Amino acid sequence: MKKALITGVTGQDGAYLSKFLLGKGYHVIGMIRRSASSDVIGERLRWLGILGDVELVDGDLLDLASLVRLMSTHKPDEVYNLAAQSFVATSWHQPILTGNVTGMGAVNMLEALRLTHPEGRFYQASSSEMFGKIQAEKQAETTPFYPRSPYAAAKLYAHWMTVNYRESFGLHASSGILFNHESPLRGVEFVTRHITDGVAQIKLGLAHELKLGNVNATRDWGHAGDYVKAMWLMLQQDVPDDYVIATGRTVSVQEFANLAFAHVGLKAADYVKIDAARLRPAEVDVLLGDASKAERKLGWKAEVQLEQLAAEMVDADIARYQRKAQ
Ligand code: NDP
Ligand code: GDR
Repeated sequence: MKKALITGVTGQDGAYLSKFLLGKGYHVIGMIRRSASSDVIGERLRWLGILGDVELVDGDLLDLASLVRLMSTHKPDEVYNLAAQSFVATSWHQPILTGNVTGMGAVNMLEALRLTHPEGRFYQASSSEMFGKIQAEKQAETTPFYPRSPYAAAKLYAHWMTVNYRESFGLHASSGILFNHESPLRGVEFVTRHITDGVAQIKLGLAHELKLGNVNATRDWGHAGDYVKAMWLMLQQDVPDDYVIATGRTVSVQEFANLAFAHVGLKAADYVKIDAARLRPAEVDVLLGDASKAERKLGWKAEVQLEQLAAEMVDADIARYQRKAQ
């Protein structure tokens, strides 16, 4: 039985990846950090019905010793580094923490692997945010980067360190440059889920407006369930490499809101209010990915359409509020 270690197992992608790997017969080891709210720690795994199937072990990206201990105890065949301070807006308020966790944390993982278990395969969760102020209309693996936030700069450092460990030490280390991907398990601070949660509340009479920031920003949005499969495919290749993972369609925040409201028969224009406090110090205006290398080499293609994704998220949020009211 193959063993996989996932950092960030309590997050959106960690939950979907765990489910995917369990389905492939893996023993899944999920690293969690200590929290005073331990009762809610496995909520996403519980939502997917797999909380009891993942072996939860404690560790923290900031604590190299804990990573060395985990790596040498479990000797995982595959390591997926999904943990990060992942919210771009917070990275301006906590730039040093973001640099330490999102940037240096990845190096701690690479070092732990190199020192104790170099034959393990490594996946780094890189991000389309690294393209930031875009240097090409469609962004591919060869497009120059231009990070626009402390988060993106930290991810770029982690990305290049992954490439460096591959080239310097021969680690089987791959980096997935993933564009935005969403699901009913997306954190409510991110815009798609903020919108679908707001739509659910408005539909049920629990709220009367939805505050948004820059509704003109456009993103290439896919479904997290599709994207975790790409992570796994990267680690099944003989040769490690970097891949852009995206749908190839870009849609504005406003259009996503229109879709979500329309799903329940409402009009976004009647409820959306622009809140200047939600604007960012620097914005990534447009992202649009070219995933043709992943299609060619991994046989990967996004399957879920945005309309389907928005509907699934709105329905899940309505169901959540209805359950709470019972
Ligand atoms: P989430 O924010 O949902 O999850 C982040 C995870 O990181 C949580 O499990 C969190 O644990 C964990 N974490 C944070 N700090 C630490 C730490 N110091 N030590 C150990 N664990 C820590 O992110 P997603 O699932 O959406 O994304 C997964 C990864 O992919 C992230 O690295 C993100 O930056 C990257 N990414 C995401 C994209 C997306 O669209 N979703 C696109 C491109 C890249 P806790 O629950 O304790 O907070
Ligand atoms: P992003 O995701 O920054 O792309 O990072 P987010 O959903 O936070 O923002 C997307 C765009 O929407 C605009 N926006 C708002 N955003 C939020 N959160 N809340 C609002 O009210 C709002 N109104 C407008 C933002 O300005 C932005 O342009 C996500 C994260 O998952 C990263 O970890 C990941 O690396 C990238 O996607 C790819």
